[in-house]
Amino acid sequence: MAELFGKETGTSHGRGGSMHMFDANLRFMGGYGIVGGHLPLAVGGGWAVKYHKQKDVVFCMFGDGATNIGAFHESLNMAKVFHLPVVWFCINNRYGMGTPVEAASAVADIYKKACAYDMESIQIDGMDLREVMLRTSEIVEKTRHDSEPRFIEALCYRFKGHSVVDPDKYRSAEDKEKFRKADPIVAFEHELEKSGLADEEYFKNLRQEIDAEVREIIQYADESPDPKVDDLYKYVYADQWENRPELKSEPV
Ligand SMILES: Cc1ncc(C[n+]2csc(CCOP(=O)(O)OP(=O)(O)O)c2C)c(N)n1
Ligand SMILES: [Mg+2]
Repeated sequence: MAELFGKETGTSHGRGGSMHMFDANLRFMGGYGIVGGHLPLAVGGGWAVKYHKQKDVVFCMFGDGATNIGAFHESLNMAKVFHLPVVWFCINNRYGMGTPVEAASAVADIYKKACAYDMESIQIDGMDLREVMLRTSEIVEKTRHDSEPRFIEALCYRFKGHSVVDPDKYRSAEDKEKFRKADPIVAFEHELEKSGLADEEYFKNLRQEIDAEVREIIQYADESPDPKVDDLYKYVYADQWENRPELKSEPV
């Protein structure tokens, strides 16, 4: 939240905002403003894992829109050629901004694109929480075991427009309503209720707890300091600040 608010306490010290969150300690290798720009970085991550003979897997998530850019194809190709432990996870919510998948992609079943790179590739119901968890962990473990890249396409739907400036006029009210009803979070709540593992009271309390936590987080972000103007050029290069103090910026 502090990063979203552009505060010094954010994961990228407020320099990244919503487009460039990054936290190496959490092994979260970042979100990127260029659609699909992180796919080649995932190849680099996979290469590092292999080079260091680790048993890690790089898990790379992207939207349907990213599968139409050149870097997508280069990345899948290299991951396969070098047998890198990368799981490609495509969130196909059927639209890239306001453009339907069929209007932007020659192949609407996106999982088929990975077949061109001789990769195991599956299409799953992204609206089914358990299917996503079970099938994804299965694929991740396979990749951990044999260091071969694999591909998952999760079919889902975006409940709101692409962003706050999207008037969302390109989808029918019926479609929106149909998918709303299939909200995976609500469906899973019902499943837990039916199986007797949780009841209405449990969810009510849980919601209250989460609301309180989010409010606290927002307050923390609100009260956090802004980055200092003197630090304008800090973090531009990895070793700049520590080793080259002469590059410190003058106050603007
Ligand atoms: C290389 C590049 N081209 C265009 C854009 C503008 N842009 C931002 S998001 C987006 C749509 C991406 O589609 P998808 O990944 O399916 O995201 P969704 O709309 O479903 O959130 C586009 C075209 C961009 N950020 N980078
Ligand atoms: Mg999309």
